Amino acid sequence: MTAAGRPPIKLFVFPRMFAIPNLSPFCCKLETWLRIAQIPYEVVETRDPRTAPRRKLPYIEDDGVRIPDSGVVIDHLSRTRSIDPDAHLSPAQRATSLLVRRALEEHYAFVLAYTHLVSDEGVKHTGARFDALPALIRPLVARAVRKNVMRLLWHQGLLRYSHDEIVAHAIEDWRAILSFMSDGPFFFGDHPAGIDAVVFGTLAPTVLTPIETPIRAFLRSQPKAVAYAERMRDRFFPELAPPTASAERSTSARASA
Ligand SMILES: N[C@@H](CCC(=O)N[C@@H](CS)C(=O)NCC(=O)O)C(=O)O
Repeated sequence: MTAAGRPPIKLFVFPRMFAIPNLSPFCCKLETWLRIAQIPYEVVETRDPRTAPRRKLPYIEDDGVRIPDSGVVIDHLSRTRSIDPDAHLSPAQRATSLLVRRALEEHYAFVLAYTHLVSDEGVKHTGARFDALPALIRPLVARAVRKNVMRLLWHQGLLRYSHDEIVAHAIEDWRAILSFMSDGPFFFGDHPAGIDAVVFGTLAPTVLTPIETPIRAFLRSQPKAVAYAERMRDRFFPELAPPTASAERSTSARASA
């Protein structure tokens, strides 16, 4: 039971990979939002989104009720828990949040699906998602999932562009978004807001994973972007942050004492 007397909500997401909350930008966003809002939850790792209410992850179970879609879940939890991480934002900051969210969720999230789940470099690193399957069917499932993502991206429109065009458009997104981002610690300055969950949700899979793309290279050349991603991870997911040099030094000093 939580302090408010409710059982913790159950958060259904893809299994964690790499040192980030989730490779899925929407799963990463929702878990980050829960930590910003300080709402207790239990993670339920789910490999197959076909069992989800809208056949997509993430979703939550709150008091036995299953609620899909990160945005709908956030609205539901804000309303039922009377929590609004955006309460301190000005009307202009709220409008900026909406536009940044649209760029990241309605455009860049599809680029991430392309770079991480379709391109050879992405598949080289993310193919491990299928390791739990029996060896006999593993390549078949991996091929079918990749084909499904390609079909989705073709119908959505992204795959009608060349690789270079996709990359150029994504870098345009990030240049625009970085021009709105404060120097920290959070997107709008001193206090976290909902937009930090969205930005970290897409930035973490791009810059805090080993998947090499020109978009990652661009973002890693922007000190503001890297510092922001690392700071968000340190602050909200300290268990995932690599040990700092000083912590490593004191551990090895203790070991050799
Ligand atoms: N609008 C949804 C999008 C969720 C979404 O697209 N989830 C993807 C992973 S990033 C998914 O579950 N895809 C599985 C599929 O399409 O089969 C949200 O905000 O939660």
